[in-house]
Amino acid sequence: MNKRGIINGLYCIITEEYCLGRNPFAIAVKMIEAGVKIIQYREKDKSKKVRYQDCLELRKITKKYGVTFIVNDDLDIALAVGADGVHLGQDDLPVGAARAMAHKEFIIGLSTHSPIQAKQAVKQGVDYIGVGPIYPTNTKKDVCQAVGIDYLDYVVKHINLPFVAIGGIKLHNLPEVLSHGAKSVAMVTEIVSCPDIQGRIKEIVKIFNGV
Ligand code: 3NM
Repeated sequence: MNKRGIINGLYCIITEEYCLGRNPFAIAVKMIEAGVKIIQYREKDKSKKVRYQDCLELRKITKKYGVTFIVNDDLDIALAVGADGVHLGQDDLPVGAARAMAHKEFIIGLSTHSPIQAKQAVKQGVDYIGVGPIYPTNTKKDVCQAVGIDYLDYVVKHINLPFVAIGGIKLHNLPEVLSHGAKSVAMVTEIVSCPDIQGRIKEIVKIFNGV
């Protein structure tokens, strides 16, 4: 798989707390059936043991359907379950240290919230960056204030890396994000907190396709 090609389209992030009491594995299957090609597991409050078990199951599901599977924060869990990659935050293990432990095809993503962080990410050799939060969001508890479309514009113009726009992205503001040059968009609550996950994904895909 070409690593640079993986960050494209809808990037779904699963956090059980926002799944309206539904089983996260069943949600992953629904996403995949609706055509999603990349799924991230993101749990901040579960124990490491549970995160590992969840990731084992999600790896099984994603592998069966050929879907890219990324683990948030935990490089060790990502490697232990054979995930395709890890998504790191600014305060996680440095990218170089993560890279030293991973195999060649392993994808490393990094959250960035400013032009300085984006430039550093290029130097660090990440495979893609997160760009956000574009709009206000309560989903990420320790995140800075929304950086707005201006930071997205900066990345489109100056940063030669695949990126995924994130943070407060909803059906109604997705056209704005796409019109500013985002090719990949990550969403948590807009999808996992929707009663009709597949219907919601279909609506999102229509917007991506300009329908
Ligand atoms: N990372 P929602 S914002 C996980 O800016 C995450 O790096 C962000 O959740 C960043 O789609 C965010 O529900 C939360 O707003 C995204």
